[in-house]
Amino acid sequence: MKQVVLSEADIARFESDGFLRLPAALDDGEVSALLAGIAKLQADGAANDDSRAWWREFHDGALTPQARESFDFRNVAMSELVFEDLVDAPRILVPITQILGPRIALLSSHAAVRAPVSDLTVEQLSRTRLGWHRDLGISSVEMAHPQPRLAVKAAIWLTPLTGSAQGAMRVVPGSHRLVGDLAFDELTNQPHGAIDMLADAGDIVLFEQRLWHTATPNILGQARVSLFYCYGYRWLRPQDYGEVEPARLAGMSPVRKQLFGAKTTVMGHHLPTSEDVPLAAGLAEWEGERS
Ligand SMILES: O=C(O)CCC(=O)C(=O)O
Repeated sequence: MKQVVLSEADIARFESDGFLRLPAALDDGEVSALLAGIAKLQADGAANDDSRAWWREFHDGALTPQARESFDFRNVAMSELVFEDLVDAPRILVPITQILGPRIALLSSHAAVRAPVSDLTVEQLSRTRLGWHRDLGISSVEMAHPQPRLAVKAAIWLTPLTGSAQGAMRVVPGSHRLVGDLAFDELTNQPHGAIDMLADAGDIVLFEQRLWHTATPNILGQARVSLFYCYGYRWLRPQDYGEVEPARLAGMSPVRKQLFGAKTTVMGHHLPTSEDVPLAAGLAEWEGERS
């Protein structure tokens, strides 16, 4: 069985870099099933990402070349079973729970297809100011520094990223610990220390919400296909879904119910009982396996 419990060295690496690659976390069959699920959403014309309206407002009406060519589908976990099943897949949930603890919920789930753009050269791309951000919307603008870790996202790569200009996520390792703003190199318009996160299909990269990162335009090769599942403390609000219908929750396992925000008392998001967080028992077991 695939190793899913993070070692102390893995956790130390995550603490230091703000991200951690889990190579070959999904097998070929799982990758194909997820690709087919996303292709179906695309064929149905299902793009529904409201955050584009926000980006437009924020950037004076402009959309980056990448955003123009991208397909984004929010709350994918509630759309088809193949995506719902990923919410509590051990190779994502065990590491996330080790990092954040058991009192968490799913905050968002997102399918993103970045088709190649034709109106940008590699040379132009190397000097373009991209959409650098920390995650969780306006939280990083509003919170005082130093900011706390609130959430961890799993980037699930379904197509390979073997080099630059293929739409890899660009990150600044260690920038989750940065106090204040990112420093940009004036010549290249890139932040100092930025790297492209390359990956094979089936890799998962965990990164925390404070890590400065950006999408980069895909100029070369095939469309880049990925999923992003974000988990955070259960006292935060989900980003792309509201209350889940009781009838839908009723059919879920206790852990899945927890992740979709179920609670047994009115105060259960802020003051959870043990019934509200069955993940706590799971974490004790996984930690036992590690020692
Ligand atoms: O699609 C990408 O490469 C970046 C996605 C991203 O920035 C995010 O999920 O916060």
